[in-house]
Amino acid sequence: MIDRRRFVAGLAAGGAGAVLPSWGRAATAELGFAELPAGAAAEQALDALPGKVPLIRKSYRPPNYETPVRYLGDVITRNDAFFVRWHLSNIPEVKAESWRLNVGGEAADKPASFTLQGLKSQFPQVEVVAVCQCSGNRRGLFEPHVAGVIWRAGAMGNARWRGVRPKDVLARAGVKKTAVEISFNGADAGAIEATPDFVKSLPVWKALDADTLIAFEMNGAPLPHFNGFPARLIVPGWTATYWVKQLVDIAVLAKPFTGFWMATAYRVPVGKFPVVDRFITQETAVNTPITQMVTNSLITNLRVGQRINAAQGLEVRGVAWDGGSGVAAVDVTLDGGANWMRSTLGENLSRYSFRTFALRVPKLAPGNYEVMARATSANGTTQTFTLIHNPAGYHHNVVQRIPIVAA
Ligand SMILES: Nc1nc2c(c(=O)[nH]1)N[C@H]1C(S)=C(S)[C@@H](COP(=O)(O)O)O[C@H]1N2
Ligand SMILES: [Mo]
Repeated sequence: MIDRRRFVAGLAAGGAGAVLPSWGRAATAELGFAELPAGAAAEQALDALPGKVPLIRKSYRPPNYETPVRYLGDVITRNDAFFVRWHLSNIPEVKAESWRLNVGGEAADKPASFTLQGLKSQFPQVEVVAVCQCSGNRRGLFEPHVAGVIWRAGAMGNARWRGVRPKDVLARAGVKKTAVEISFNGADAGAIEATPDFVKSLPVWKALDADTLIAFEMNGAPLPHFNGFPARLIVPGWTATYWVKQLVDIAVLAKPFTGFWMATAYRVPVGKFPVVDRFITQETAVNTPITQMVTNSLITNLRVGQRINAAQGLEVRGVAWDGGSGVAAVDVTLDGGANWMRSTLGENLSRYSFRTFALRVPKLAPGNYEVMARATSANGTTQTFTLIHNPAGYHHNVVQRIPIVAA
């Protein structure tokens, strides 16, 4: 793989640039997203939080760190390489012994409180493999730019989560017929009082879905502090904004929740994206809360401008995921979309999981190629070729275009 700075320098010198298609001159992003203006999301500092390998630092306070792409080719993302995203700066060190989960609210019959041990021993434990992806993953690739953390492609990961079902826990507190939403609050708080507390709500049906979990394990280990120790919500198929970490309160609500992180943030314009899962009590005429992830993929083994040995052929590898229907296919082209080939999918760990894909071409004629991969979900939705702009920079699922050279 050629060094990015050298590659860019080569472009300026008319070196490698001479062999790229015209749009390629601007697409200096090594991942091949054409919208990225030259230099907009240049290399950023790698920095290790306690318990983590060096991750790409976006901000230190609150801690926002993304996963380098080299860790994302595996179907399961390592805990110590899993991305970190917090909105608020005061993140307490929660002790397992003193932690309590309080369940109540105006539409619950009787409030209940659980210790970690109580939660683990009183309810059936279940596992789900599911992708945790920030709504704003790839926001840094939006052109024109939008406000928010300028993530590149690593605000996501896939893990095996183990925990208990809110469905079982809430049955203990009793969900009244009047319930419309269930809210979830974390132990974190803003540095100043005026910062709205991080509280998210779910429609009752999604909160009580058998696949929704209160997880205390991630890939067979306790949750890392930065990923929500001792317990977090897992909302398979839905973007990570709902995956409340350091979960301390669950409230059954008789009215739609109006907190900032529901009513104002995490909204997408009506009609722009395919929506399978609706969140009706939060919808307005102009926007809806973000719900499911869109169908997407990431080529993890190639970089823009990479030179490969033509005689040895080419392998295109990566991961694909969607909003929970399951990945049906990933098609790969080497000629900028004129011909598509179906890749081989890896093991299906769950319909909410990353699915690895690989396509091997044994021998290539020397020349220039433009590699793309496009995932299709079992629900028929696929990736876009042109960015669907929206004010908060969510749901980026533009197909990568990676020019490479075979010699
Ligand atoms: N308590 C709490 N939970 C939270 C958040 C937060 O700020 N506070 N951020 C959410 C968002 S927007 C994302 S993308 C995920 C990130 O999960 P991770 O840090 O485990 O990768 O956590 C979610 N849960
Ligand atoms: Mo997020």
